[in-house]
Amino acid sequence: MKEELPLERTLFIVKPDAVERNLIGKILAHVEDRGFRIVEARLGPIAREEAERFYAEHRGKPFFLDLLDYMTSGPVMLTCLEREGAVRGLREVVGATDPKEAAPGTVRQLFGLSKQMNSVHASDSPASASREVELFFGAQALAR
Ligand code: FUP
Repeated sequence: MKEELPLERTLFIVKPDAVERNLIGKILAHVEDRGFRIVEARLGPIAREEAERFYAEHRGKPFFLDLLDYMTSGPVMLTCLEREGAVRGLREVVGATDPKEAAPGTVRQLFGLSKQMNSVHASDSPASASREVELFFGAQALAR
């Protein structure tokens, strides 16, 4: 019998490269088709300060400043997605950071342009998911 996974929420972002190429609909349809429910959404730019807090774990890395420039270069589609086993499940649907290494049929393999312009973000752990959902949507978005 298939094991029941807990209902979870996770942060999913359609990044500037994909918004720019009119891929919001296709990408959200891709995740909805895989059982994810959009429970929060916000389309628009993110402030540099928000991007800095969001990517705080990468501060000091060689790609950090370029990453901030890129994430604030245009609007993004921020969403909170809900599903059983959402955090790990969404990482599988999204694929590896570098689209060249992402498995066939994953969002990054299908739509990503480069390691930086990889079209989407998905929280990497339940702790990250809570932190990231709260950062963009507030603590009430974590409640079920
Ligand atoms: P991921 O969890 O797959 O989004 O990847 P990371 O947390 O390792 O990296 C966060 C973002 O930094 C990536 F989505 C893209 C960017 N990045 C680079 O631009 N260059 C790198 O060498 C590594 C990551």
